[in-house]
Amino acid sequence: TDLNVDDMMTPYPNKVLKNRKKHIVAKTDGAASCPQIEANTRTVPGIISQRGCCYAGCKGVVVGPIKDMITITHGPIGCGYYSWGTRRNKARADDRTPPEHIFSAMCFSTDMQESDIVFGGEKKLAKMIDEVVEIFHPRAINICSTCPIGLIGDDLGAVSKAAEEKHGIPIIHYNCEGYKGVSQSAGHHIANNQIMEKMVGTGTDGPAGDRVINILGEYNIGGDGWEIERILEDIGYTVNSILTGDSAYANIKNLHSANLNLVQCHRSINYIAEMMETKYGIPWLKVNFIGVEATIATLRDVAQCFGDEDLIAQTEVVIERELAAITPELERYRSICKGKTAFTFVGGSRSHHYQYLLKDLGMEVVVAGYEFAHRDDYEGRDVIPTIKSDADSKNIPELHLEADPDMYEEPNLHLNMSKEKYDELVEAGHFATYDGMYPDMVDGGVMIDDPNHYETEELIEIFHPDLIFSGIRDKYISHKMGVPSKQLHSYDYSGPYAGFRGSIIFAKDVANALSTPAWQMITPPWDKTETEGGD
Ligand code: CFM
Ligand code: HCA
Repeated sequence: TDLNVDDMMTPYPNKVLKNRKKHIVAKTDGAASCPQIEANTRTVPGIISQRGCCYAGCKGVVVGPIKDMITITHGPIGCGYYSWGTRRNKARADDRTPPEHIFSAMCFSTDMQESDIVFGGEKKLAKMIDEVVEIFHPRAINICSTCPIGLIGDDLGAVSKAAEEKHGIPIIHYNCEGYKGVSQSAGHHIANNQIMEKMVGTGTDGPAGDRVINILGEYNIGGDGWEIERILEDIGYTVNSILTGDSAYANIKNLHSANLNLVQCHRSINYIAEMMETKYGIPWLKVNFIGVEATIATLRDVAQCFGDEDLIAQTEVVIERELAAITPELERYRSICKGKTAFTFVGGSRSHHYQYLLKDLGMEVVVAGYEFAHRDDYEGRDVIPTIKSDADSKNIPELHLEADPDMYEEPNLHLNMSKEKYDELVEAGHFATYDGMYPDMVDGGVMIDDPNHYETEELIEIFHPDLIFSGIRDKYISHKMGVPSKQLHSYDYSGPYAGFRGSIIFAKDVANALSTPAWQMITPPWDKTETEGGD
């Protein structure tokens, strides 16, 4: 299908048309280089975007899952309630974190009322910190700000500092007011900054060994992180911490004792990967554990980073064993899914990552949308130096870190590798690179930034996909049009979908969605006659 963007957008006023056209790129004739796309800029007011807020990105996504910290939402109860456990990042007690220190499934909020807004909420917050310390004895506390707190000007820094002195535990605050920045993405950055400044590097009891890795940007939705950890530990790696799925403050403070950082979700966590490279010299590698072929390629890449023959051999042993275990079942589902088309409409990285798993099933992604990604997630990291900052992006502080005089080590030394070998791998594009989604788009495929309700409907009418991967906000659009959907944020409470075992669960869920007879009983609008038409 060839997309004519102007035709699709005829109802828009000129100004909106001009704006929205810049957020859509169609890949035609297999063009190798990606045209510039506009991203990480303000949504047109009133357009029914699927985006969330800065608080959602900071609290809901990045810091909320840290299981042994109490995360207090300073604000009206709705903000805390909406971000309460709804993303089902799984967490469990372990050697370092006993059951009485698991707080991530609880919801803590100052429940600001009208009078608190008028007279200020600092006292209420200080009192709440006293209470949670007395009742729960957490190791550390996060305080996340919401819109009204920024507007009335409560000084979270002062309250945290005083409480830290009083209670003798770290109390970390995040000025992640919902309105700060244009989307969840601003909140990721704010969370990354504070984790880096206040947590990483403060621990002294990290794991020893020369195959220690962190998995950054993996939130353990549906247990994805556990499947990834299972495979990596089977090969012989020690997983220091996953950030932040099933993670603990007790581990995050030792994040610097790793030899290598793996970056799963580039959008939400690339800041920490970069800062750790600058401060400690720890190299990072972009990975993807979504998809069978992608997982295999990732495992081989990681083994290459250490360049150790035994590790490379053990990687192949594990790959062969895992493949043997899943292939027959995967083939069965593949025969149902083959040839079908899909949209991937998620917040950031997943719209790209899931294309690999769908390809394993013989499916094609014809339209891919990111709610809040940046140009580099579409076009690749090479464009980063050319991205112009604006008033919104300048509103988010950038940390300018330097090499730590005591803890910095050259990247090749972290990997026990000669400088020559390391440089060779860098030359081959191994470390600190990400090419974005564009190279993996099919010919004729469309990338869309910050898609809205109207455009989603139009794209469904034009492409008639067999399945839409979406979230709770946009899934009903497709249902009403007779197109099944699968939630890629929450996995509709299924999962894990990552790694080898996850691929089978995903394939089964997708095959089920595609073969449910209910969808054939709905007449989509494009098949209706004029008279039937109506709404
Ligand atoms: Fe990264 Fe995520 Fe995603 Fe994301 Fe999100 Fe999420 Fe997502 Mo929902 S961190 S960008 S801010 S992979 S919460 S676990 S599913 S939109 S595509
Ligand atoms: C968020 C969180 C979210 C929302 C999911 C959805 C998630 O953006 O605030 O829209 O279905 O994954 O829980 O992305």
